[in-house]
Amino acid sequence: TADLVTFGETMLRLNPPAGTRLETATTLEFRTAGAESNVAIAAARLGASSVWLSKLPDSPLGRRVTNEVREHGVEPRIAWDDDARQGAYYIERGADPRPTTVIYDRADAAITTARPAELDRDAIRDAAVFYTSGITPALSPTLAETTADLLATARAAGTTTAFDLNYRSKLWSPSEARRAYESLFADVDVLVAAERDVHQVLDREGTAEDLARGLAADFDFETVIVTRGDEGALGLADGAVVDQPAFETDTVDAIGTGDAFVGGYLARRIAGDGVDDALSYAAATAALKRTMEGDLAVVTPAEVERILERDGRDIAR
Ligand code: KDG
Repeated sequence: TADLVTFGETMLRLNPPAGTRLETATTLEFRTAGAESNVAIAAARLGASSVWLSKLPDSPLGRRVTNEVREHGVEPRIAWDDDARQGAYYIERGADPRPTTVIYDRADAAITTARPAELDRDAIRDAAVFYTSGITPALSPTLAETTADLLATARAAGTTTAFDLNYRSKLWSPSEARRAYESLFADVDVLVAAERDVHQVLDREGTAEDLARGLAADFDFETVIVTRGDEGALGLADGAVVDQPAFETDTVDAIGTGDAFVGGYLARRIAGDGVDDALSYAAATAALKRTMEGDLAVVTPAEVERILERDGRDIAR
């Protein structure tokens, strides 16, 4: 049995070298990325035994994805499909004042037809935590149903469910996303939400604390974590608020920061830390992620702890 089970799509990630435009690129770096495998990888590297569930084409491209996920210590459990597509995305990294551009090539990817019976629901039932994100239900109506089923399966088995809104404007409108999210919330224990998404997608106003308290009151979440970019994060659990500042970094690549944060947080909660210690660990993991290329937090516990020690945190482990 795994501590953490995650479910979602992982794509090929194709990007020209920094500073080169997609229009004129002659070489592309070839990596893999997906919010839910990013979380599983961060958590596995930080000590949580992790399984990632997905559906992929039975092809060299699908195996390229599982190879990379496995390399970081996550066990992929995959529904293989002979003729399905492998999703991909192109990314042209920005530099002030030019924004980063993402182009998805993921329509009809293998995962869009994934049904609960093809996936290892026993792994979810046996896990301490099940995690998925708001990207997954956006990918197809079937996947929206599957996401709901898996969250309910976890809940019924006593597995803690964690869900990051991860709003992606290229996948759906704020009102579609809001309706889908709210239909899932009854089966979510731990909600992670970017402050901007709570304002723009859930259409709520106020400070981070107001947002967390309002969501906890309306949907009965056990924990709400509002992430605020450079401003850090705010956690609300059992009525108590924890304010976690962000660590300063030299940012090489910001994509995947939120997933690194969640992976670090879940790894330490699973290991028995309280919400406050897990949030500082999460913030240090997120800061490390930003110093490296690619979506993945290629980190070790010793590196995260060094950052916390430098910050004057006592590490009693
Ligand atoms: O959180 C990072 C993700 O956005 C990235 O890995 C790609 O999963 C992805 C998506 O759907 O945008």
